[in-house]
Amino acid sequence: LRERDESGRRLGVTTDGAGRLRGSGGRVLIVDDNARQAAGIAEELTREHRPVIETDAAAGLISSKTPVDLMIVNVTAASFDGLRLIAQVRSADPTRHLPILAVVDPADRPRLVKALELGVNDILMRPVDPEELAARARTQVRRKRYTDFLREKLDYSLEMAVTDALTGLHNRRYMAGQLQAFVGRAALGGEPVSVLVLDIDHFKKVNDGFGHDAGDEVLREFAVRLATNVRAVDLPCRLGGEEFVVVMPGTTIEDAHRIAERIRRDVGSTPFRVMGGREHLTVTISIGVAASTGPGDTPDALLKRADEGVYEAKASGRDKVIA
Ligand code: GH3
Ligand code: MG
Ligand code: MG
Ligand code: MG
Repeated sequence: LRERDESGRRLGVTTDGAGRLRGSGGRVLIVDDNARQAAGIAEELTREHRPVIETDAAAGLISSKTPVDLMIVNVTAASFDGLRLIAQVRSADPTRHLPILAVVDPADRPRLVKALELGVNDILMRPVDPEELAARARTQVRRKRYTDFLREKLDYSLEMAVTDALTGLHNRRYMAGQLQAFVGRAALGGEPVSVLVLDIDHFKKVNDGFGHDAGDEVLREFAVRLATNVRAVDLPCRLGGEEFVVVMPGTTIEDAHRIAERIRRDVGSTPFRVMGGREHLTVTISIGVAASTGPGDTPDALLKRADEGVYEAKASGRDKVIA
C-alpha cells in the first residue's frame, strides 16, 4: 500500500501489521459516468484517502462488495442510474451499512429527495467544493471506522457469552439452547439426539497434588481431546468445574456409547503432560450416555438420565461408560 504519492506527498493513509487502514484515510469508491468530475473528486481525496473510480453502475455495484469505506455516487446524470445503484447497495446485506455520499444538482430537487429517501448519509452539491468534499468524506470514513469497531466488539461479546473462557468450548448456556432445539425436533419425530455427560475422576487429587494451574492444564488438554474425538456437528461443552457434555444430533444411543468408549480410552491411555512437561498424569473419566426418547422428553430429563449414568460409573469403580 502506497503511503506517499509520486511527488512524495503523504497520502494520509497508514496500515497496521494486518494491512488494515488506520487513521482517517479510507478506500473511497467513486461511481460517476462524468469522467472529469470523477477525476476531480479523486484528485481532491488522494491527499487523505485511496480513491477508486468506476464509470458505470454495474462495475460500481461489483466494486461496492470489495472492502470500501465510503462510496460517492453521482445521481445527477440521466445516462446513468445512480439512484438505482444506491437502492441496490442499500438492499444487499454486505453493503447495507456502507456510507454513501450522493453528488446532486441543487436544481434537481426530486432526485435529491429520492437520494435521501434511499438512505444516503450525506449530500454533495454540484459543483463539488473541494473543502466541503474533504470534510464530508472524512466524517463518513471516521464514522465507518467507529461503527466497524463497535460491530467487532459486539460480535466478540456475543461469542464470549456462549464460550467457556478456560477451554474455548461452548458453555452451559449455549449447550442448553442447542439441546432444547434438538430435543424438540426429536420429540416431533425427527432425528434422535444423544448426550454424553463426562466427569473427570478424582480431579481434586490433581489440584491437591500438582496445583490449580496443573488442574487447569488438564482441563484444557481434556477439552482438546474431547473436541478431536467428536464430529463437527457434535457440540462439546464445558458445564463448569471438571464436568463436560457432548450433544450429538442424529446419533443413536448405540453410536453415542461407542463414541464415549473411544473418548474414555483415548483419555485414559495417553498421560496428560502438565507443568511444562515435567509431570505426566494419567487421567480417567466416567461417562453417562442418554438418548432422546420421543414425545414428552425434555432436555433436563435427558441430562438427568446421562447424569445417573455418571453416578453409576463412579459407584462401580470409575473409568467407565454407562448408558
Ligand atoms: P469424582 O471422581 O467423584 O468426580 O471426584 P472429583 O475429585 O473429580 O470430584 P469433586 O467434585 O469432589 O471435585 C472436583 C474438583 O474440581 C474440585 C474443584 O476444586 C475442582 N475444580 C472446579 N473447577 C475448576 C477449575 O476451573 N480449575 C481447576 N483447576 N479445578 C477446578
Ligand atoms: Mg464431583
Ligand atoms: Mg470428578
Ligand atoms: Mg464433578
